[in-house]
Amino acid sequence: MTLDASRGAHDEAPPELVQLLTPEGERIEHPDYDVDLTPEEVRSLYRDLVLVRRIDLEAVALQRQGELGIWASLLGQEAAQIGSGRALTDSDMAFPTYREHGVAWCRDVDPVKLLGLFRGVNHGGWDPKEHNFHLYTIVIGSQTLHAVGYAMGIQRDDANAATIVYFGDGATSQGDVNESFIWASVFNAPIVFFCQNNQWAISEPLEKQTRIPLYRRASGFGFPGIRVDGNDVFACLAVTRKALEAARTGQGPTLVEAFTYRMGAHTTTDDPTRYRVAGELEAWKLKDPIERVKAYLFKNELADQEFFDSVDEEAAQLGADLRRRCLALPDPRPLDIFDHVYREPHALIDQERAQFAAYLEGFEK
Ligand SMILES: Cc1ncc(C[n+]2csc(CCOP(=O)(O)OP(=O)(O)O)c2C)c(N)n1
Ligand SMILES: [Mg+2]
Repeated sequence: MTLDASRGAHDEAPPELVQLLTPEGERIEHPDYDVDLTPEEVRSLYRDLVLVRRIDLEAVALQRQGELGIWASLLGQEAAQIGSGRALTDSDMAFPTYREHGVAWCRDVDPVKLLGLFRGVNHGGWDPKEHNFHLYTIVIGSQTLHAVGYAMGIQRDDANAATIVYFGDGATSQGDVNESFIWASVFNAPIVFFCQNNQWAISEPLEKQTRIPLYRRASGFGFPGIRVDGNDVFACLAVTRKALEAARTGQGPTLVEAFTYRMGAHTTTDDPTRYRVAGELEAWKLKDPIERVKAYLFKNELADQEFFDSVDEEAAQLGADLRRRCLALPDPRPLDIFDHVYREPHALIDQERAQFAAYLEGFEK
């Protein structure tokens, strides 16, 4: 192939998208990926989706009312997070960015702890070991290296476990992410790279990150990549389960590209109307991850109105409870910041603590 011909090659083959549930709620088969879910399991996934959307809406409202410093909304990405999060076993380890509130939910992290972080009253709020869910990471892509290191560790421990690391489309342009792909590949690390391609990195559109579909990058590093409908919770569950199982059984890494859309602003400090057209959002609303599960449950008579009402009621209660507990979060004691710098006592930290205590004493009570 000439250089010119190969440059155009990325336009030729339409990218494959694993989908098991259409936006209209029709179940479709896929030769390589499937899930066999009981009606109860489907209802449970629906409940997860609705509740995490409620947590997110409440957090946005709290930020708007000045109760949180900032919030990164997951609106539109619920299926990618619940599908992949529910694919994890207790022994698997997850490394999130700052937007993985749905995965946090699947790892039993109390959502008020997420609020505490964005309220600025804690530095993480949960014990990663207790939940097998690492702390949120703001430095784009850096968690991919931490995750590969962790995966290489459990590989050496011969653990029956896998690691999953979350990152965005924009993060794929970071050196860290590309370095982590190389390490994972050559060491055959038990890891799933879960990229939520939500089409935007703040105001940078996907076409400024890549000229080929992101999942195809994996082949250049020497491991499989797959694109899944990120708004389809069944497909995300099926694809992630298979990729995690491959990792656990010595088959090495997989890149999963969950093709989705950030329906809200990048964070509450952002105004997306400045850089994207309204029609784009309207088109993605038709692919809403929750509506299609609801349509599927309805059509197949797997749930009645009473069920949907009860989930809505539970969501309302969860929202109210979160709000109440967020407002009751105690302010941190300023000197506590020194307690978590090192595991062991440290002379310099002691000195800095004493200096800061003296400074605080200088204020009138
Ligand atoms: C190393 C680094 N560079 C820049 C930033 C500023 N920043 C915060 S979020 C973001 C965009 C990330 O986009 P993407 O990876 O697509 O994730 P998304 O926010 O869409 O979930 C940038 C550039 C940062 N946090 N860290
Ligand atoms: Mg993005």
